Amino acid sequence: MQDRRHFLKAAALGAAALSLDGITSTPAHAAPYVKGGKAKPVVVSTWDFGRAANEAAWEVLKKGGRALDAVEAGVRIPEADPNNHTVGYSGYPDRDGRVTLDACIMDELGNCGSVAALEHVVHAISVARAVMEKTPHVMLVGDGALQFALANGFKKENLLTPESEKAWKEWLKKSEYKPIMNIENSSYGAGKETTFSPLTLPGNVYNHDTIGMVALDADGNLSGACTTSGMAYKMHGRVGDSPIIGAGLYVDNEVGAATSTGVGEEVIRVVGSFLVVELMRQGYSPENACKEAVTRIVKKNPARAKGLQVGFLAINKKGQHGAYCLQKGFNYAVLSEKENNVLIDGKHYF
Ligand code: SD4
Repeated sequence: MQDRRHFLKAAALGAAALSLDGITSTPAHAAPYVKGGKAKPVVVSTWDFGRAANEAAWEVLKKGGRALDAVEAGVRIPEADPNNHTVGYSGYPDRDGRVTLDACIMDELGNCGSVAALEHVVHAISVARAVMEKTPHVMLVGDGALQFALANGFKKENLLTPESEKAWKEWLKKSEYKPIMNIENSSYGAGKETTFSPLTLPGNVYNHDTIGMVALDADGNLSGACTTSGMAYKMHGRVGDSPIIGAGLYVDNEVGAATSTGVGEEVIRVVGSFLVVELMRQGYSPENACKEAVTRIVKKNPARAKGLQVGFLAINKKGQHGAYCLQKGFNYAVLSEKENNVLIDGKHYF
């Protein structure tokens, strides 16, 4: 207990070296950041709400900033958006009415940080980054993640908005856990009420969606971030792919970076984002790597795969990007000097 308090206090102070169980470690951020050659920055992110996130990331990238800072700044936008019910503040709760967030972040040096089942803190991605930079660990979950966040100055807030609470109460009437494909691709972001509004279609809501973002900066370095409130009305304690390094996100600065969205259990089964990056290492284009990962999901259980959505999104070291998904309807947003935050439809398996 004494050690633990000492650790939290030290973490809060951003101490350079911490002693846990006799192991002395140096925080990841102590590693030097090497400035490389000239590259053309690019940022890509999942779904149409990725556009607003890309804008924020681009503010960093266009000034020659680090991809890590760009992806964190980018995904903080949907995290704070009260109209986005699948990421951060106002996320749909689990079946017990608790909003629990999953997020992870990874940089060009292979450093990574993650939180799972984090409650009461809007910017789960920044807590994940603090785990990466201020602790000797990669992942903190539940109460431990919250305790760490509060010790590091994050504000405790109620994330369940009246709208999300109303949707949950409607869902409780049937209590049927049923992810609906491509609800993500509704008119979210267009400023209108969607056909799939949680208020008009109880149960069949907009109930999975994640922002995954990967970026290449002007120094030729890659980073990525992934954050979500997970599947709506999930069991309390359920963790998806999004905070799991290798599943929801993976970055290898020699090769490329990948992220995922959709039903996390399927992505975890194939260690999806790691698989996509390894396929790019073997020479696959980003799109073909994503396609092969989707195909692996189908091969494991075609009948199951038919009824759900998973999408992968990747970039390689050259800044080329691509995506692939199970079902029609997944799209991603691209922002670079050449691509003006365009929305691209992912090709699909079925
Ligand atoms: C999860 N992958 O918790 C997330 C949800 C998601 O599109 O991405 N939905 O499984």
